[in-house]
Amino acid sequence: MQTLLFRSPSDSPDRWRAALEAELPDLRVRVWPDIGPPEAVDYALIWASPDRMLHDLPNLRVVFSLGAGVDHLLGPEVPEHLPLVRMVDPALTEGMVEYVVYQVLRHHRHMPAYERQQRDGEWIVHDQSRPGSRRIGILGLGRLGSACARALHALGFDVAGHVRTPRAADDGIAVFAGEEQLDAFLARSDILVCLLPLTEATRGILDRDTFAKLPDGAVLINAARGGHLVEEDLLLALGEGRLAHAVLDVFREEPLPAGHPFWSHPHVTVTPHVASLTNPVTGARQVASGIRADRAGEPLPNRVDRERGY
Ligand code: NDP
Ligand code: OXD
Repeated sequence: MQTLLFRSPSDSPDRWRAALEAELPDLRVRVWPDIGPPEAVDYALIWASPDRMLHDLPNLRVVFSLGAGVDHLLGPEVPEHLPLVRMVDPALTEGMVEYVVYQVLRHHRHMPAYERQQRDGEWIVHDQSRPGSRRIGILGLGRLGSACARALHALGFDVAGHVRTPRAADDGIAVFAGEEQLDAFLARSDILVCLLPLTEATRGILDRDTFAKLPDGAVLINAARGGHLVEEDLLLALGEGRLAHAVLDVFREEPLPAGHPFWSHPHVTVTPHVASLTNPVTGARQVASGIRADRAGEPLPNRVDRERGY
């Protein structure tokens, strides 16, 4: 019988065990730190690997990530010879689409202003512009970014995306690629959504240079990783009114420390890394299909390209 070792500081081991055993009744699931005999572990399903425990599992075949982003798994903690598979799951995509569409609509319809006005008892009407006049720019048109782009386009927004590899426009969604087209993309992004993987090329991309290239009063939505954002530059841009608002789901340090200026900033919305949570039932289906592929000697779906970093 093969064994999978589960380790996460925040995901429910009981729900994952039940979901994995329903998919693969012949798989034994062990939950860290009860690893059993190290040589019997075939697969690991982890959020992070804060120590070198994976190096002590001599017959480990595949490392599955509980998250879509694997920036924190590309260091020495995960042995380089092992395939790393990231989470790609329709329920994860659905959750991100809900989050991004909700936050875009919230700003498009001036909800932060109306909420403030209600607190102050003020009756002020703001313009209702048509979605076609609101330009949304999505950094990263991967599994999540492209689904968000399609949903916003279906609502009538003027949507563009920025990617690494040039490609044709997609169903009415303009595509900008590479460094050379980044400025033009930013210049037409009234609402900038970050759904990039965190790599050496994207770390700190949300900085003062980027903010200076956005239209005045733009809104930022960062649902990717805290490492994309230079926090001090954001506070400056908000202070100067260059940016009108920032919605932040991810942070340099999580949980966001008490007393951090974002907590009480009137133009910052904070959510605790919940834009989309991995669902054990659908997530276990993805892990099971990876295990079946490995057993059959087939290519692993959603394997991470370590060179590229995502
Ligand atoms: P994908 O790997 O499917 O897509 C990544 C996209 O980013 C691709 O379009 C890629 O371009 C683009 N990209 C990568 N590097 C660059 C670069 N240097 N310049 C321009 N574009 C670049 O990722 P997902 O859509 O699945 O996930 C995106 C991120 O979302 C994850 O890495 C994770 O950090 C975050 N996430 C956050 C969650 C939350 O709850 N807050 C939940 C789930 C994920 P190309 O198409 O050319 O390869
Ligand atoms: C992920 C995340 O990468 O939850 O899936 O951030």
